[in-house]
Amino acid sequence: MNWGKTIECFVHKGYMILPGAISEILLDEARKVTVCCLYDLLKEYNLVGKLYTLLFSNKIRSVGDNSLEMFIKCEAPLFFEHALSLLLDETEMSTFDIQSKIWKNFLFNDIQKKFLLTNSVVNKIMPIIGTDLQFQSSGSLTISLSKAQSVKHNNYLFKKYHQELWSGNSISSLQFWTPLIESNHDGQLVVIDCSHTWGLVPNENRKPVALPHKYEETKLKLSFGDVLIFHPLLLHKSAPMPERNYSRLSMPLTIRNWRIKSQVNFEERHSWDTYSYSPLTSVEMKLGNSYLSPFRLVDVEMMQPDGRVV
Ligand SMILES: O=C(O)CCC(=O)C(=O)O
Ligand SMILES: [Fe+2]
Repeated sequence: MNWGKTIECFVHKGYMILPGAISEILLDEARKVTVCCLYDLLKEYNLVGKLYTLLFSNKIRSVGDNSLEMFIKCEAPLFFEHALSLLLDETEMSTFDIQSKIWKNFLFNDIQKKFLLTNSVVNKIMPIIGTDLQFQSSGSLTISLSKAQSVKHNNYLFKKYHQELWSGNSISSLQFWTPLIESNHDGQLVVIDCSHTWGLVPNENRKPVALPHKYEETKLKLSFGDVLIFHPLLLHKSAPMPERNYSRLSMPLTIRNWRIKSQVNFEERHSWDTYSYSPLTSVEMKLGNSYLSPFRLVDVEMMQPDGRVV
């Protein structure tokens, strides 16, 4: 079967990169939701004034300068770095709590769904796992802290080498990853090419204890809008943050086909949001129930040959 180069790469190396899959408009929307969410948090803790001073120290302040609009216009990585530092330094919030607020705002605005329903993502995912698709709605965004923040705070979402299978995902799931906010592409992910063919690598204390002597590491440098799709057995880790980088925000998503029941692992502990229906499921939805009575059809007598009810 000829799948094309991209999917061949997924089969061979365990991952594929979809260049420019996400539009600038959608990325901007995700960033705007992030800024609004952080602004609301800072407001709750009376920290907006301090943020203004950090961002615009040289500027004379006038009425209305603390408005959300002003912060939306800021450079996203700079805003993110200062907003994070204030929330981590001056409140009880952890990086996990902060991403959790942003993740929930993303769900409310359908950001995860919009990313997944982008044509170039759909076109590459569906040949691999089909069309009855869900993403794990109890997932999380990742924040990799800058050097300045990580000396002071727990860099909880910075991850050592792992396989998604250890997080409870089944072998038939797929992992999606894309950068949202970062100052450059140097602190993204490192993957081990072809490690998805090694099977389950033994772990202790949240890190692998038996890696082969020789393996090929690839340091990914995705541009904004590029998407990484990888196999749940691929070994990957957060790349160390270079000295000059600001903190990074990225969006990992776990995708599964809920019709594939053979390898559920711990997936049922999570919640899932359906974002695509196969043609077979679409017919089932018309029927509405497993007794196959035409429950949803208003009046079979009134049905036209093309299926419409008049
Ligand atoms: O963003 C990161 O640093 C880690 C992401 C990750 O482990 C994943 O997408 O599965
Ligand atoms: Fe991961």
